[in-house]
Amino acid sequence: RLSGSIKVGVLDVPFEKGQDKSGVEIGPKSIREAGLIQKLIECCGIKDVKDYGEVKYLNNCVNAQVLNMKHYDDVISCSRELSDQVEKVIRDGRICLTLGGDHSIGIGTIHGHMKAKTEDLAVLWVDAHADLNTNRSSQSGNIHGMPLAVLAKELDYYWPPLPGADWLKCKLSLRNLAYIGLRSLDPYEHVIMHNLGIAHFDMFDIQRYGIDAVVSAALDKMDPDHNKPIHVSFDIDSLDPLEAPSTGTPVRGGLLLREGIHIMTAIYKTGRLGALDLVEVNPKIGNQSDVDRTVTAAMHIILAAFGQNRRLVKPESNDLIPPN
Ligand code: B3U
Ligand code: MN
Ligand code: MN
Repeated sequence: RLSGSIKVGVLDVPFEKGQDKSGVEIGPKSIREAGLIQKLIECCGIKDVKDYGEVKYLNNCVNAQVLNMKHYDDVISCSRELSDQVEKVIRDGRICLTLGGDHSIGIGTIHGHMKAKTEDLAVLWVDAHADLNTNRSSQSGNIHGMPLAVLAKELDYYWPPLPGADWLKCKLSLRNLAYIGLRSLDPYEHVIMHNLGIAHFDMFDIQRYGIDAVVSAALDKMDPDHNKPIHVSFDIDSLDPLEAPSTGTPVRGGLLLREGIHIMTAIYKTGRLGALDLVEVNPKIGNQSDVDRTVTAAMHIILAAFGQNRRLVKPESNDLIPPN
């Protein structure tokens, strides 16, 4: 199996300040306690999984506020540290698996990936939301709704000066971005999506064309030559709340787990996955059964990305078990 030669690095980011609800900071712990590292080894056949532990940051790289960006200083400080950590994991020759935390951590993971490899990354953003607000368009002031706007080359001009963010040098071209699973956008996000022609596949596309055709089209759009390293940022709220209820901003009518798994299997098969973020699992939302369901869904998504087989396999022997 291909995955035998893959090396993985796991990074926890117990960060919750990109949104308002407590609990998303224990997402990483809940996924690990469900046996993540063991399962990567046993279910995916990966021989080399290195645990990089938790990203810790000091809130000391900024002492300024930015209008309508809640906890700006924490987000920037954490992103800076995370960017360096992700860069290090990838420079160690590993695929970086980052467990969030809320989706503001996408700033640091994508930036670190770009630093380690190239600015010319392909980014697949699997989410119910577009996370494309600027501080002026956001109706919540929550930075987990802004990471792609922070990273986008084409949106530089729409931001005021961002203090303490001079390290944020790499910028993502929106031509290299594709979305799957969208169903809840703010008005201004619709405008950007349309005006900049960002590739997106919403729930209608998935229903109409099927998930297999949608992932192929997304891969074509974000990387027409099929040679860029791929970054997947998977927000668990892309899945339907029946599949993943324990998350801060659930939106009904979402992806089936089966479809999420299929996306990740297709990504695995490209052989170009460089980093995966799994974010917005909030174990303080819902009852125990909701939490278990959400965490197992996250686990399936991760394992599929690292090559867990879903096909029936031929048995080694054709012998039937003899009757008693
Ligand atoms: N677009 C809204 C809601 C939202 C974004 N991301 C999540 N929710 N998870 C906002 O706050 O920017
Ligand atoms: Mn998100
Ligand atoms: Mn979301």
